[in-house]
Formats: sequence, C-alpha cells, structure tokens
Amino acid sequence: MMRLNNDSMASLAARAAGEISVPAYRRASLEAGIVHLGLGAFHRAHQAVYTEHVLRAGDHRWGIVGVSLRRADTSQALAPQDNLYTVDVRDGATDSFQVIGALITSLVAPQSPAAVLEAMTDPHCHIVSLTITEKGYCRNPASGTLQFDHPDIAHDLVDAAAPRSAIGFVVRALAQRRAGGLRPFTVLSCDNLPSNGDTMRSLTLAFAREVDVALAGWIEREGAFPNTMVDRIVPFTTDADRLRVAAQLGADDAWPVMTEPFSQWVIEDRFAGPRPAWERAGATLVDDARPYEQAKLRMLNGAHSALAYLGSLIGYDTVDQAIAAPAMLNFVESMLRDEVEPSLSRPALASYRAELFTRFRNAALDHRLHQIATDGSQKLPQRWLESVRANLKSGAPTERLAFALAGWIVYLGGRDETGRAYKIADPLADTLHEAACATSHADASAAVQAVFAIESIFGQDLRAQPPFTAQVVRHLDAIRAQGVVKAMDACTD
Ligand code: NAI
Ligand code: CS2
Repeated sequence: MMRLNNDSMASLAARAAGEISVPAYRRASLEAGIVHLGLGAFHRAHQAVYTEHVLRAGDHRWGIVGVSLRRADTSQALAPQDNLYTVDVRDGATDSFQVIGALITSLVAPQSPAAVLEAMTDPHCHIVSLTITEKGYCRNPASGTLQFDHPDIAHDLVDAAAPRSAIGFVVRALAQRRAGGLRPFTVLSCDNLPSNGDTMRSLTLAFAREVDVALAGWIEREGAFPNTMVDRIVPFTTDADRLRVAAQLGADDAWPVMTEPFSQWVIEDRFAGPRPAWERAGATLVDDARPYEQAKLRMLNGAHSALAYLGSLIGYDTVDQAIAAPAMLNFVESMLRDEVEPSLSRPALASYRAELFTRFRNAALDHRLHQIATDGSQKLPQRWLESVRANLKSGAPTERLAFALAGWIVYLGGRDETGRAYKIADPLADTLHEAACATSHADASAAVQAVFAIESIFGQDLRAQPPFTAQVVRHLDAIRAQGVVKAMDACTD
C-alpha cells in the first residue's frame, strides 16, 4: 500500500471523493509561526486542527514546527509522510477523516537542540505552545514551585545551550530573542494544569531569575502566558486504529490520531504578538479562562480519575465499560453534583455534567483506564484535592472524594480485584507503592497517614484534617473488606 505523503495526497482526495478532507493550500508557502513542544496525540487532534482551519481559510503565517522533547518515534513516523497525518473522529456510529497539513517539520530535541532553538528564535515564530504532560513542567504539584533539583532543570541551568526541559528551551530562546532585538513569543500552555499559563509564567520566571535577572524582568514586562482550557478526549493510537485509517485512506499513515467529535478551547486573549484567528475555528477567546478550566479539571478530569482507579480495581479496561456499571455512574454523578460543583462558577454546570456522561459512553474511542491512571501524583492535586480543600472550607461534603482517594490507595497496591497485576506508571511510583502497602491491611490508618505525608501531592494541610482523613480510612477499610462495588453503594446511599 502507498504511504500518505504530499505526492499521494492528491490521488487520495480524488479516490475518496470528498469523504476525506485534505489540505488544498500550498504547504510550501506556510511560514513557521508556531513552535509546539510535545508532539503527542493531543496536540495533533486539538490545537493543530484549529490551526488547520485557519490555514485553509488563507492565513499561511501559522505553520507548526513540532518538537518532541523526549523520543524520536513521532518524528520518525511522520517525516517520511511529509508530516501529514490523519485525524479520525469517531462518534460511535461513523468515522470522519481529515488529513492535517499544518505540521511543517517535526524535530527531536535531544538530537538537535540547536535546530529547536533556531525555530524558536525565528522572527516568524510568534507562539510557542506546549502539551508536555503535567510532569514536563518539573514543578512540585502541591505548591506549584519549580523543582530546582529536577535533573532536567539542574542540567539546563548548567548547560543552557543544549536544554532538556521545556522551561530550559523557553528561557534560552527568549534570551536569544532579547539579545537579537526580537519581541518575545507568546507561551501557550495547553496542558491540564490549574491556571496553566500563570503556572508556566511563574516557572519560567523562577528559572530565568537564576540565569539573568534583567532577562527575567524583560519576560515579566513583555512576555505573555495566557491561560487556556483545552478539552478533547484523545486516546493513544493503537495498531487497530492504524489499520482502520489505512483501510479508509487507501494509504498507510504510520501515526494517525483518533478522537471524539467534541472539542473545546478557551483561551485568554492576551498575546505578545499576532495570533491565528482560532475563534473562526470555534475557539472561545475570553478575559479569564479560569472558571472554565477549573470546571473542566475538577469535573471531566476528576471524574476520569475516579473512573480510572475504581474501574481498574473492579477489572474494567475502558471508560465506556466503567461508566456502564450503574454503581459507577451513580457514584461519579453524585460526586460531581454534591462535592465538585458547589465550588465552581462556570455557567450551566448541570448540562455540562450531562454532556460529560454522553462523551464517556462513546465506546468507539476505546479509551483505556490505564492511560488516565498514569501520573496520579501529578494529576490528583488539581483534579480532586482542590475540591476537597474548597469543601472543607465551605462545609460541603467530601465523602465521595475521600472514597475516590481510598480507591487510589488500593489501586497503588498494583493488583485488581480479579487478581490481575498492572504497572503503576507515575514518577513517584515506588514511593507511592511503598506508602500504600508498607503496612498490614489491618491498619488502614497507617497507610492513609503514609500516603498523606507525601507533601508534593498533599501539601501540609490535608493530613491535619482529622475528620477528612478519618473518612479516607473508613472507606479504605470498606473497600478492602467488601470490594469496590459494595463499598461504593454504601457510600452513595
Ligand atoms: P502523548 O503521550 O501522546 O504525548 C505526550 C507528549 O509529552 C510527548 O510528546 C512526550 O514526549 C511529551 N513528554 C512526556 N513526558 C515529558 C517530560 N517529562 N518532559 C517533556 N515532555 C514530555 O500524550 P497526549 O495525549 O498528547 O497528552 C499530552 C498532554 O496533553 C496531557 O498530559 C494533558 O496535559 C494534555 N491533554 C491531553 C488530552 C487527551 O485527551 N489526550 C486532552 C486535554 C489535554
Ligand atoms: C485524561 C485527559 O489522560 C487523562 O488523564 O483525563 O487526558 C482527558 O482525556 C482530557 O483532559 C479530555 O479533555
């Protein structure tokens, strides 16, 4: 079978007779207006799709230079196909396919850090966006401060010319732009972090102050780090997805991405320079994205994490399987309604909640619970613990959030209720496993104490909330004694 690339695209378009949407603009005319760090599935199915719309409408300033900060696999897959790839949108009944032309180059930072810096310091580059996962920010998840002892940060402070971390690249490129008389680019975090722009700004400034105080002052005055709320479920791509896309395309695509029809992007409209008219592609430009972003992190992602840990323990593999279980649906619905929504200010929360459940039921996504369960130490502070803190302050209930935490502690044991073992994927995996399992099963309170003592997740305040920790202990005992479903039913009654 032929390979997707610039040459094969025209014949694909003719063959598919309008069923596959392909770029009709001249890709060679694109300027490299955006450098994107973290060329994973999400960027390619979300921000790149909005940008593709802008390019197809005729504004060719916004070609994307994609950068992998870790592995060469994405670049190796995409380079032989001229960086074209397919987005397969599944609504559960049908698929629709779009070939994206926005990605003009894919670089691998460890192979060529100088090429990445060159792209970031090009006068055409106005935006550096990021989807580097929560752990890519090298921050303490509880306090939000930069981990100066993180190996990548420690490296970049010494060897600034060949950075490893996203923050090292951003600060080095901004220093070079300042030295060259260029304006700063806008830094656009698109990760699931609380106040992702403000967070990136404070980490960047903390790093820059160590390098050059005058540089930090310039970034503070001239730089822009808008907050964003990003939402589209994008599971990792499997070989079955590749076969399905090839069958439709009539050509091999080594790394297509698949996603749901829903897509939302709320962006604070404060850029340091020009930006694409993403609003024409459906993005919402606002003054303050935080109400949207808080609701999304605590509701969608909070529910996802509860489904991931509790569902995995029961033995489910995917989100749609877990949400089909009446006990799970009932639990997650009441968790959102009674314990998450009271502290949120986004409009129309009840309809937002209903829409989430429809999205979770999309079985065509085959969204693996294991993917969501990854990196809990980096995710849970913003997904669950912020709701817990708000409720402890306001007097709203915390029973289900405590139950979810107890479920996570059981999950950290590494074995589900059917006896199946799984791997805990988390930068703190060993510490977490040890804390959750160091004590005998009879002593749930020692396990809760040990887990809550991990300050980078829980801070210092939550372990000093005896009524709340007692709830977690009680649920941990109940799950261990009765299993998740029975304990959950008792908790939801
Ligand atoms: P992915 O696994 O396809 O890609 C992750 C990317 O992050 C890769 O480019 C990888 O090299 C990079 N990365 C991983 N660890 C890193 C580190 N320590 N430092 C720097 N870069 C690192 O994942 P995907 O689906 O692209 O998701 C990435 C992020 O996008 C998520 O963590 C989340 O913050 C955000 N997001 C994802 C959504 C999804 O449904 N997949 C939806 C909304 C946001
Ligand atoms: C998920 C998210 O992997 C996870 O942790 O909760 O990536 C989720 O799919 C997205 O945030 C949806 O927008």
